Amino acid sequence: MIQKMALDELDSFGEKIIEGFQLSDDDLRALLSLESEEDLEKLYYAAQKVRNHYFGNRVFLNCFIYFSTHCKNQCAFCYYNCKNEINRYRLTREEIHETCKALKGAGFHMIDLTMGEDPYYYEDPDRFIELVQIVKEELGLPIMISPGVMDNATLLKAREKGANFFALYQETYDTELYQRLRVGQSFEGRVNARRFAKEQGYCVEDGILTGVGNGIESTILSLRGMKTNNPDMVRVMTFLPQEGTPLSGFRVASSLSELKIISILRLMFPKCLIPASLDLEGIDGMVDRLNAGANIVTSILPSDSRLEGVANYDRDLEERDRDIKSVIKRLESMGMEPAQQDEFEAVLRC
Ligand code: SAM
Ligand code: MD0
Ligand code: SF4
Repeated sequence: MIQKMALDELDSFGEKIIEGFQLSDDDLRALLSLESEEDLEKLYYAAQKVRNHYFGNRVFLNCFIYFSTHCKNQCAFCYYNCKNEINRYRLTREEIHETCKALKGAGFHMIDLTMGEDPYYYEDPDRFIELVQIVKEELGLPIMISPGVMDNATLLKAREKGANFFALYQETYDTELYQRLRVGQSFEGRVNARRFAKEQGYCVEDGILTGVGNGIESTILSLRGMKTNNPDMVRVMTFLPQEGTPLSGFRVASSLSELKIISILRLMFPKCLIPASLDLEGIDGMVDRLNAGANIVTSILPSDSRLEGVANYDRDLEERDRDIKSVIKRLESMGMEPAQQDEFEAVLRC
């Protein structure tokens, strides 16, 4: 019965959301249960309508710099967890300078500085602050930091040196699932780090995984959980199994659940940045994610770079197709275009 009601309303959901309508848990349940192609198209259409209302055909472009793949943690889903015997790298200061030079004028709206919880930086966080400073001085662009759960003093210093966005994904708000994913890590510690960052004037990004054992109720918990943090950017990523990790044999999910959740995020967080990550299915996947209501392309790598992504759908592919030029070309073929930098600055000020 409930499901039927929500479906009848699906055609007008876009307008209703723009007028301020808020989804109930029953609406979420109904939307997460949608299966038929026709209904899903309606959902994507509603999400596009909301996205276009606030952002037009403009898309933001986020450059991904994974500057250290060393990590002291053992997340069950992550290739870079400390138990995995893999090759790792840590860029030198000089390599960071070179990367910045290559990025000048490339057209990015923001630079994402990501690392594993690398002991080298956690022992002496001023080393991390120095990197933020270098990138700010070289490029003058907004900076996102994704350093893991860093201490408050360091977050504050990074903010002073020009970091604008703090990305830290809870992965799930289902605490039992959390313990299986972020093995041995404090749930509250992650929530608190994001809260502190927000209080200090950062924009914050939260995110969840799907295809990782989350059912509908668990997903609703996570969607509601993200809402309590008042985030500026919200993401969902399909879990991609990684060789050498505890979840390497976990069934590979299709991206359908991710696309559905992207649309639902757009209906729940109409004005937020919502990523279309290249890390999961590349540029073809980007198109589907934008059509589901996303508005910022993430995991675009510096051209000719040997840097890694996080889930790396292309780890075994010979050619990588993750550069900004290919992204812009494809956006244009969809009738979308990169936003102006001042449009991004306006988002940061909201
Ligand atoms: N080490 C920092 C941390 O964990 O917060 C920064 C890296 S964080 C941006 C890496 C994110 O990528 C995780 O929070 C998770 O959401 C996502 N991720 C990692 N491994 C993944 C996988 N195998 N499939 C999909 N997403 C993954
Ligand atoms: C992405 N690989 O956007 C990146 C990463 C970290 N802030 C982002 C998960 O897909
Ligand atoms: Fe380390 Fe981050 Fe991977 Fe967890 S998700 S193992 S903290 S790099």
